[in-house]
Amino acid sequence: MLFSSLIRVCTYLIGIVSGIFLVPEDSVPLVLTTWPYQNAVAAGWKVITSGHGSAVDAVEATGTSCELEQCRGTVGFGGSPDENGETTLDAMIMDGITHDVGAVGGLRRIKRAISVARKVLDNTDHTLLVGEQATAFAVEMGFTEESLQTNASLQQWKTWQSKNCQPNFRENVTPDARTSCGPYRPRPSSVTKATRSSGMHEIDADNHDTIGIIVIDRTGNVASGTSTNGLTYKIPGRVGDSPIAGAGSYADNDIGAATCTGNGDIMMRFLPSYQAVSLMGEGLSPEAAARSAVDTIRRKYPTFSGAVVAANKQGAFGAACHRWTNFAITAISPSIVDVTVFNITCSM
Ligand code: SD4
Repeated sequence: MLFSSLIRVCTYLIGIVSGIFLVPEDSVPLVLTTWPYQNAVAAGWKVITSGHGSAVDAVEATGTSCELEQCRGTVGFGGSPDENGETTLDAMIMDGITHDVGAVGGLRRIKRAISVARKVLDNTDHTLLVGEQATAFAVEMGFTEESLQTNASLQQWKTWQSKNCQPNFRENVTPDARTSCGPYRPRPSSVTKATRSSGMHEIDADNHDTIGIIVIDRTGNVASGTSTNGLTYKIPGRVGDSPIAGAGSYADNDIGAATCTGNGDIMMRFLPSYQAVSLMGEGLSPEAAARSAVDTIRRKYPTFSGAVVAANKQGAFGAACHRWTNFAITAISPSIVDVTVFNITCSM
């Protein structure tokens, strides 16, 4: 028993050094997330190993755990205030069996965004509900409406205001968004953008850490999901990549799943989760598929920051990231034994 565990640990070490996570045996079921979210992974694992839970159930439980823990202030209520000081939430779940997706974007005043996404999945024919009307739907489904602002997020927003609303996501406006708060109007002499400028907004430690989730359950079914409060100081109404199928995450029972974190305004233009799954379908390893999806974005936006995490249906997984010094993923499967955080070295 001890010996076989030792072999498994060694296999992992070899895998980590080479940048490829090899999981030769007992690699399903699997719970895998972006970032070091051990409690969330443990919550999902409990659901699939308790005997009753499906991959979709485990994705919801993993996301809910992070939402209620307010993982790093970037998931759930009380984080990433927008220009008006409000926290709004994006979340999705994708079922790899049916390709059905439930998602919410810019959800207001409801804490459990991924559970609302689950209701969109289970109780509607739609894929994505947004904003105030997503809130109305959630209330109809029995969720409690409450403010998502906390003393901490209020303070964070006030400090931002006192610094002339820096940084922000405005361009070509008057007054100059680099020195002033709004309200803004389009600059009269605005010219069509000739260059790609979005890479200027660094996604720093206060501004990232969306939970992206991949689960393979005991029967081999695959599901994926995300939950986030988006980018800090976003323009009200902004929806990121996280609730967009193929961008925030993607799951296909025949192949595997992928999920993303990073600058969603850029990443969603490339559907990196879909790309990674599609590349695994062509035979690439999860790590190579994730790397290729990241490189596709990097070629157009060399300064973007983000990561793609992928797992194939056998439970082998890997990740690739760009321009972060601290990216990590967290996983558990029978061969990993315990919830484990793996540090990933990013391209720069
Ligand atoms: C967004 N992709 O809303 C999210 C933020 C994130 O790591 O993942 N940051 O753009």
